[in-house]
Amino acid sequence: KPLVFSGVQPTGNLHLGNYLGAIRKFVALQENNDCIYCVVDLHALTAQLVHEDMATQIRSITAAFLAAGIDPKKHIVFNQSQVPQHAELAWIFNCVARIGWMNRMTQFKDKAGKDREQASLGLYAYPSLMAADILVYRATHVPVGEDQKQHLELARDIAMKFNLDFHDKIKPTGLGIDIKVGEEPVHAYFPMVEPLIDGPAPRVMSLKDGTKKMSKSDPSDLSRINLMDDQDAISKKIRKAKTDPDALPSETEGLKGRPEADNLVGIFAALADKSKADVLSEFGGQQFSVFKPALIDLAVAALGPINAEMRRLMEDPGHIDAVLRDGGERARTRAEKNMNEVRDIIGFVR
Ligand code: AQP
Repeated sequence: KPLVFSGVQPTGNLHLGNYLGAIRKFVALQENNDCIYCVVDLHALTAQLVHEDMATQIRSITAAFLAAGIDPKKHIVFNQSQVPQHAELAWIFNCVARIGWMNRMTQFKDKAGKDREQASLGLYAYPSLMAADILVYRATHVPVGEDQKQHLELARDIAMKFNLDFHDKIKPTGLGIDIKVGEEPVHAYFPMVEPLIDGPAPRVMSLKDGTKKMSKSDPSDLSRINLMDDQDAISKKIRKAKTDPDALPSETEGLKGRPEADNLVGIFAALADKSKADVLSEFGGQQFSVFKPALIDLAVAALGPINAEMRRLMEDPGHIDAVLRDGGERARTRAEKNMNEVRDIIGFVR
């Protein structure tokens, strides 16, 4: 079975972008894959060191995973800090990755802001830890939003450099797997991870500005739909969402140059499990005054049950902690087995 890994940071209220770009895909992938889903709490320290409500945030992301339909018995759900092997492999990857590679990361540039000298070293090394999160399990498939594409390309570069640099040490151990680099067969320890970024809403945009990503850190709450929003809030935010004065086009070509319309149609399509073309064949020629109420009904129907279940789960933090502990134990066993192999490949004495 393919091995799927992905993570979400415990850094604030989850929104529709996190849901459509990540969590909903996590749920769908359970059927045919072995899945490991992680609340990446070590990552949460990169932009802000002290979090008054760290434990609550970790439980809240876990509750969202469970409420959305992730089965923690069949798969693994845990928080990153319970498996120190992530940080250990990240250190090795810090020594594999080149500074020139890290300097190209656009998320660092965005999140560090103008005063880059004051950004943490952790924020700079974020993609190296992310590569370790995935590769410590030798996972092959990573469902993420489009904003993470560059980090996954870096994870592939790190894996490839490790494989090539340690090629002579990997081969005699018999631990490697045969992969292809272009047409070349390579005996590799780490697989080339495949990002899973498909679907009609790979990058959900702000409801206030169709050129900006929907994000937890946007100061305007009207820019995003939170998973914890009730029916009234969802309805108000969609009614107030920015649009243009034209009717919806009948074909996807007509969405070009209309980022807000494109975004709302993409959200509708993702929630309804349809393509944008299907949505436009239904609503083409209609005004937003017709489309928005239909979108509100769809969003409320999709998010309402998740919202209610999250609230129910959050009333029993002991249960959530037990889920994380159990997942952490199973994750640690798998990570430690692979780390022992990595230690042997490098030549550390143990
Ligand atoms: N707008 C989005 N559209 C689609 N996918 C998205 N993701 C985030 N925003 C969107 C995906 O959600 C997963 C978890 O993200 P994260 O925990 O790494 O948080 P983030 O990307 O830092 O989330 P935000 O909301 O964008 O936070 P800030 O405001 O800090 O930048 C990832 O798979 C991500 O791709």
